[in-house]
Amino acid sequence: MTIPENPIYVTQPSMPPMDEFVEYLKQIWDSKWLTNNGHFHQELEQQLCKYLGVNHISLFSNGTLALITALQSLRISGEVITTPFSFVATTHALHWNGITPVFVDIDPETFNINPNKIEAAITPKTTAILPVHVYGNPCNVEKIEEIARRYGLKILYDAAHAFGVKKNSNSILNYGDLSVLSFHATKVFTTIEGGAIVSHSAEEKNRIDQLKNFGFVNEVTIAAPGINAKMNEMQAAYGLLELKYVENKIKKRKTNSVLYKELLSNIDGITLMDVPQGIEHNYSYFPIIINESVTNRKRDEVYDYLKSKNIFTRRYFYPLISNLATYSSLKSSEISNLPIANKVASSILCLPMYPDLTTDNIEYIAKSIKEAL
Ligand code: T4K
Repeated sequence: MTIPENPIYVTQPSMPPMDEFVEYLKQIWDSKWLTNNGHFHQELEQQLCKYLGVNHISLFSNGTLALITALQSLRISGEVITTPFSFVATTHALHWNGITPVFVDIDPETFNINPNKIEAAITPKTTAILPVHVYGNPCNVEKIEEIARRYGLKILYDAAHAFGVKKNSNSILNYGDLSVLSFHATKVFTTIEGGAIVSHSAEEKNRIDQLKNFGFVNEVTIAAPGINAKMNEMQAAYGLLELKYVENKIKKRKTNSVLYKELLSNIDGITLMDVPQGIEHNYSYFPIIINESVTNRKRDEVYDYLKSKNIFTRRYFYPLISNLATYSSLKSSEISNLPIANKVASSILCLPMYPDLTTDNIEYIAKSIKEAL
């Protein structure tokens, strides 16, 4: 197989028809309404509630600002228990709020925070738990809720990867006090840059909407020191267009995932992740674990080999957040506290996964992986 001319990235947005976006742009031009809770913004909030099966949603300019604002909205301070195995934005959001992250190790099967390790990390300063549904695989929400209730802690889910994911037909976004989504260009559903907070009451949504708009209640009343994290009309219009096609795109992702599984299962040295029972998945990522002791190949050797074949995988999530200079001096960052997370971070590889990936692409990637091993 010859090396493809164009790079195969870990992900690539599957663009909606341009003429349909131009139609929306014309409407924006005519209305002269560009941002601040405009028509498209309101429409997207309504349609997303319906599609996702949630009651309240507040749109944001990106997922990181949504996380920062969600922590403000829940009035969280002190220490927050979280996972080191995530994108840096999860912990950075705590840092930007002056909150100390307390890292807990991950489950070896799901790579999500291990609920059995949470209690031991609780101190009198703990106010909340910030778990992540990594790769869209739901956390053990029941166990986390039980612990939070017993200790009077809030739960904020980083659901950046979990757009459309359901557990027993119920949106995973309905668990916890708040859930945060990312609509970045690399995500299953995108508004180019964007994000959202899912809340459970009109009062909470109202507070979040004030906080993302400088804290304004009305022209003369500013309720809190808010921020500017509003989604603009172009982003919202793009989102409405995306929503028309997202179901079909998730189906294509599923087809790609099935083909990868066919081609890569039963290979010594590679472990694939299973979709847990009762889960409606979004197939946002296709992670594999390279078992160095079996293959005699380091994960980074495979990563480099694939790069030489014009295949750009990603080591989500390496380096581990707890090993970054900003956080490495924390007691909970000690490697002995996080053995599974450190192991997974050094052996994980996320393969290209997006709707427009072709059968040829996937066969080429699978063959190249076998060569690398
Ligand atoms: N929490 C979690 C758990 C998250 O994963 C994220 C974001 C957040 C919070 C924060 O949400 P946001 O504030 O981002 O809304 C990417 C994304 O930038 C980031 O949004 C995402 N997680 C993270 C997992 O992945 P990079 O550094 O890998 O992105 P980048 O630009 O290298 O893109 C990856 C590949 O995608 C490129 O090699 C090519 C392709 N690509 C990318 C873009 C931007 C395209 O084909 N077209 C594009 O427009 O972080």
